[in-house]
Amino acid sequence: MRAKDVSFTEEVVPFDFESGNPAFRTFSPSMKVPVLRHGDLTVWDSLAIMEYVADLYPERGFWPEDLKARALARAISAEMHSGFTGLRGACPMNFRKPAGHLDVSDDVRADVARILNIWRQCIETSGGPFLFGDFTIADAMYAPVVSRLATYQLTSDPVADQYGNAMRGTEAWQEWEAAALKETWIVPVDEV
Ligand SMILES: N[C@@H](CCC(=O)N[C@@H](CS)C(=O)NCC(=O)O)C(=O)O
Repeated sequence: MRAKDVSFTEEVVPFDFESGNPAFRTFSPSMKVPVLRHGDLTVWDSLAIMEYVADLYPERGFWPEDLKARALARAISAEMHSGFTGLRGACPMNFRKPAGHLDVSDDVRADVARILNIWRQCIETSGGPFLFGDFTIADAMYAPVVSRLATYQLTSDPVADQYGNAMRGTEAWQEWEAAALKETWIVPVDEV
């Protein structure tokens, strides 16, 4: 939404990974975040939120304009949403962790290889700098991976540098990272 200049206010509610933060019950039917509130509507789940906002602002290019590109963007977004559990489990997103190489298992390496293939194919086809040319929901879905690859130094593939630099060049990324660096809490299960 920041990348597409859709204004919203953000309310941060800290996790409690030991016993669950009971405050989540007051705003999230699934007890998970993110949650979007728009008037009397509550939408939970990241992909459902992005689809809703894309429907609200059809002129802002949340999805690629071309039908086939849009189908592919949805496919790779869904693949991220429901997959890559090896990488996501072993390498939690952690902007404040100093970068350093992490030895990872074969399933994490396979996830990284698959993601790099997706990025390479999409950027070759679209011409970049983002997966489908301009920034879309698919890039929002893969932004956390850009952070993870850098933190744990999981690849030296040039496509990761190229795509990572495009991502880091956006104001939305810079605001996101700056806000993350200001956070003070530590989540022990996410410190690997
Ligand atoms: N598929 C959901 C996943 C939501 C999810 O797992 N959120 C985690 C944080 S990334 C959460 O709220 N965890 C809180 C808890 O489990 O207590 C989405 O993409 O929105």
